[in-house]
Amino acid sequence: MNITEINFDGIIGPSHNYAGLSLGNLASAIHAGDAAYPRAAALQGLAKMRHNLALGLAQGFLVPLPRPNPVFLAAIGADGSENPRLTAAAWSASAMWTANAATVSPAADTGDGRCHLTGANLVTMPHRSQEWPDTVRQLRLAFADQRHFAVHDAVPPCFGDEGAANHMRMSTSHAAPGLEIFVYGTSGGAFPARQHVEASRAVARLHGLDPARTLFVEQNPAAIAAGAFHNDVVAVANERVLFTHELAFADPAGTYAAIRERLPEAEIVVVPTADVSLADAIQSYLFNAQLLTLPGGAMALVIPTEAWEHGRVRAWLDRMLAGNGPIRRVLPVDVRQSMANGGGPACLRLRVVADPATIDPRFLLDGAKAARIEAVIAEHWPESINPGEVGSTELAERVTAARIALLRALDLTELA
Ligand code: SUG
Repeated sequence: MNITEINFDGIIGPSHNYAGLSLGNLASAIHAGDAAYPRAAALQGLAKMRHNLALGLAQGFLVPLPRPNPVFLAAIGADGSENPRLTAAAWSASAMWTANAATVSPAADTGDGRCHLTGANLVTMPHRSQEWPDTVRQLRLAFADQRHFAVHDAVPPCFGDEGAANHMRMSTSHAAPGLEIFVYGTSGGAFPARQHVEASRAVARLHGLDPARTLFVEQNPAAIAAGAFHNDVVAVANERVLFTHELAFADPAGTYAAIRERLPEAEIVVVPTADVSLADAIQSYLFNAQLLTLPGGAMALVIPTEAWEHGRVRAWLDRMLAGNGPIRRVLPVDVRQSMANGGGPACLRLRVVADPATIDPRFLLDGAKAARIEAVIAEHWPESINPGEVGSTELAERVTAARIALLRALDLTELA
């Protein structure tokens, strides 16, 4: 077995638009009503995937879900009299943020030695709550080999679950048994706490995780209040390294101690508030980065250009690179169209540690397939979408046909 980390990025769908649907996600609120550029957005996403491929890393993808979603529109009895926010919900391309597609526990961590994936119900936001049935359908296709994978339906909707965005895994190497850290929020603040502890505990049980190697950690309510609607906006982990803002967790010292007790090799890189405030972190999306192990063994941080261009963040990164820490390279990528809806490099990918040979090859990327996808995007994705166009019959036909063209190009028409 060639156990490796594979990043599955969401291909940004042709209906990408800015409808301001996510309370507590500051970028989504700020950009509500802006014109969106779906073609540029999707090409930015592909460029990021190519960037990872060029680093010598395994790369996969998930395809956009049907939008406007006929199932959602039927379920709300849509007849044109519904609230325009519900129309926008049915059109949302939010499945691009595959960090919210599922929670993944690699085979080395689970009771039955298979890699487990549980679809995230995303119930806190109406526009995201419709994603999971189609997402799970797609995961069951990509990870169909039941000798190696188990794909679970989402946990009951009484417990909000946002998937891998609130889950971190630390280990001495990707293939080794890991410490799984579930980060949950508590409600009561101005913004919703989207991840409920009971959802995290249910996922851990479904995956058969060893309680001795599982932690449930509370997110700092101040981080949620400042706009960190997911933990991956203030912390990211890879192998033995945790890269975190000082104010990410309700009890930082207790959290670090619990991690070190279970993984003595852990290296915790804490960015202090004095250098980078919570507001700076959320505005720049410094932590919504891909912390990657390069083929040579060194770690690289793939950050959004917004973080690289942010004065205080850049100063901190320059100091970090000049020091002797575990993160040796910082690589900025341009995903501005996604960023304007609160989705940075880490939101756009779902990490799966597995042998690529056990996965349906139709979901794995190489240069030739990237070129094929780019050609479909260039031909079929709308150049721009203004908020007023959301709901139009003509545009609905266009974005539906665009998605079908992609599925044909990828030989994935069973997802139509
Ligand atoms: O759920 N934005 C997404 C961004 C998700 C980011 N994911 C991670 N942090 N892993 C969300 O808030 C905006 C859609 C709109 O406003 O139209 C949106 O859904």
